Amino acid sequence: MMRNPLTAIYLTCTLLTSCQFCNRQPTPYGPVPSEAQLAWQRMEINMFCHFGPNTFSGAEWGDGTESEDTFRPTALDCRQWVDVAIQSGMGGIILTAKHHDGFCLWPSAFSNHTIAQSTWNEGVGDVLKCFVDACRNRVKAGVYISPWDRNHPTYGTDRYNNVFDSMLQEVHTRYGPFFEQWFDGACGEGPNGKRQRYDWERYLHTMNKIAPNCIVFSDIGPGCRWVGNEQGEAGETCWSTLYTEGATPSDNKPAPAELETGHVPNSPLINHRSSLNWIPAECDVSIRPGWFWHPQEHPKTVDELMEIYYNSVGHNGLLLLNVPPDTSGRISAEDSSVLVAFRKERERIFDTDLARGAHATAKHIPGRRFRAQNVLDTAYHTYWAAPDKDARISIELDSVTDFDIIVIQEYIPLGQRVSMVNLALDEGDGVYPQTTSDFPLCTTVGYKRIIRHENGGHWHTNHLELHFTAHEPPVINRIAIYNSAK
Ligand code: FUL
Repeated sequence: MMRNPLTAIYLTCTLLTSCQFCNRQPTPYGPVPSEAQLAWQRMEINMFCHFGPNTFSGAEWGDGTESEDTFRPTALDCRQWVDVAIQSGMGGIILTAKHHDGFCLWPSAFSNHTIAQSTWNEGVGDVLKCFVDACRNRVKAGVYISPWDRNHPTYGTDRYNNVFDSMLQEVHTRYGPFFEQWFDGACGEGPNGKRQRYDWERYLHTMNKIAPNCIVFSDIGPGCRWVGNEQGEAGETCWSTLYTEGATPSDNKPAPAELETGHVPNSPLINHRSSLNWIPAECDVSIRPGWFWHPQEHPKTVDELMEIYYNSVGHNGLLLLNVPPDTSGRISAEDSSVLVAFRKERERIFDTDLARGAHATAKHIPGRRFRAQNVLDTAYHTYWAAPDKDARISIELDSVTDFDIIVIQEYIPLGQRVSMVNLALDEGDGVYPQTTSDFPLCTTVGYKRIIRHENGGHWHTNHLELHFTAHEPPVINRIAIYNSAK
């Protein structure tokens, strides 16, 4: 018999807040990322290196007739590529081990158009090996092996599928593990182009067998998808989910505009609910006009790269930024200095979260584990789990603050849920105005959403309230605010 009612209340509360039921994690909604996909998304920015005969010939798409001696780097230094990637805040590099000209940067047993047939390094060079050795324990290595091959004599016949499958096995077993395999969708375009019926099922089966943790990029995944453009821009609305039933990477795939936005779960327009998959967007773009290095071209400016960053990482995508090594086999000083400045600019803006030390309140599912305050810490696996699909969180700042950027992150291991966010500011009278869906702050959130104030303006307040509309109660692991004008 408990005499003291206060003790009884205390014990009941403790039980309630610690019991398994109350701290039960919300049920995942729709498809969710695999562990490898989550780790991949959290890399945020990776480097792409287009390097091959085109670097020397000036072409963008070599036709496969170029002499193997075209490839002739004078001072190849893959360690320098890794240094540049690290100094620019990138954790992974993807190398074009074979582009459309078919030239292999490794001595493949399945082609006669490789560095083994060139006189460079007396025919015993192996760029892929140098590359993976340089990356080891420093950054993750990824590989682009173009299915389109304008040199291989079997291209256009069924036998080429054996060749390509063998190359995949050769590269992944001899040089792996790779964090990402890039399958370009190009396939003999042009009036006289040979067309190949790619055996995607077979290639993906091979990948699954020999490199199950490797993220496979193609127009439609399955690891990550092309974002539908080569400007590095994900859609204003960007779902990491995609319906892929009946689609293949090179033909019969969703239109570029659909790849930009992904497919909204529960879309009434699409019947294939069972084939909805987690296939996040990868935003590829080159720092220069071309994918390969050309002497007359120059890199983008820091402001241009920041714009790309906001539209890729800031729109729930991963940015794959191409930085092509030059004819020496090194990344040019011009490119590396822009990249370092790009990193510094991101640090300048995003190193000081002005919501640190603030106080967040909201309705949440029972249990301390899911309280609103969790959105303000930097731990990835703590989050606010709202109890309702329409949910509000209010953030009280230490003092009146100027800011022009709001960053929101959904806890994607439980799926992507949010379809709209509105902002209401207390204008000093303690009252938050009603928000309307006419001018939402943004639509989707996903892994990360970076919202900038319109027209270079800023917000000025010590209270803000975010209103979420979601398919299922939102699960948010981060809200931060920044001032880019400081
Ligand atoms: C495209 C290719 O045709 C380009 O040459 C480049 O490799 C780019 C990343 O993908 O589809």
